[in-house]
Amino acid sequence: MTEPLVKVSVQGRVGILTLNRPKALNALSNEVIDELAEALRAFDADENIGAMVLAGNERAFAAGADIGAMQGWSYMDVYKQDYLGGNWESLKRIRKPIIAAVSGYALGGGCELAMLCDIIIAADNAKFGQPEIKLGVIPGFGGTQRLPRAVGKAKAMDLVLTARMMDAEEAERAGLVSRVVPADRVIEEAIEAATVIASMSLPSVIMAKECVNMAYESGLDAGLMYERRNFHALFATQDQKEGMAAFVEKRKADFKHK
Ligand code: DAK
Repeated sequence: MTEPLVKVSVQGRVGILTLNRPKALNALSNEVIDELAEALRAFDADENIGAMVLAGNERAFAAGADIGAMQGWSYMDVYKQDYLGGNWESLKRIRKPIIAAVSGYALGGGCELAMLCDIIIAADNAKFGQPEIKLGVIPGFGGTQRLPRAVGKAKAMDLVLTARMMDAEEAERAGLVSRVVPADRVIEEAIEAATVIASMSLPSVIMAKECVNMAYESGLDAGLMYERRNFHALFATQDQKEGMAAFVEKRKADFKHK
């Protein structure tokens, strides 16, 4: 039996996905992305899952798109397969939150994959970068768009144009990363955060994610209206009644995710 390129497990209401191509530092081939997309979609559709964690290994979250596979491709090869579209692009349509637990290298497509997740928790040995310029190309999976939104133009230009790597401390200071933890704690910390998220009412979690993402895609007035309408909509859920009753009755809410 061949090993899966993405290992999948479940802890409580948390789905855990682990990239499993260690010899190539988890380089993201189309096959890895196909397996990842399929596993994420399965968790997204599973009523018993409330949040997901995506991890690599201690040495690398992912060292980028697969350079060996790309090396010989022509313009027509990448254009016709819409390289970095398809299943790559489908990852942004996952509705439940995904926490990236990043240890080691998150470079090129690996950094872009982490940024596509909703929260990045970094190990203190993590290194982020967009070194594609050294290969004679540019980021092609969101690096020139999501990185400036996360860290501002100056630092994004610095990383994209010089190919230098940013360590975990700098990434946290710059706003790319929400927490930095010791390397041996990163998976646990991500699972703990995902467990907290998964204990909340799923409809409000999904709407909260959509609303925060809307902040990137709309002007302030449109975003505020989108937020208010979603806030209104949550008054149609059983979980809003339960959450507020639990607060008034000084007990823990028992959400049914509807
Ligand atoms: N792809 C394939 N294999 C990789 C890889 C990658 N991205 N990164 C590492 N590997 C492989 C190495 O070839 C090596 O394999 P063996 O020689 O053992 O068979 C193994 O992983 C271990 O790597 P190293 O021996 O190099 O390990 P070191 O500790 O010395 O160095 C490193 C670690 C992460 C600094 C180094 O491996 C490295 O620089 N890796 C490449 C990082 C990188 O450049 N990433 C960006 C990839 S390009 C597009 C637009 C853009 C893109 C694509 C398309 N279009 C618009 C269509 C580009 C996207 C990218 O992500």
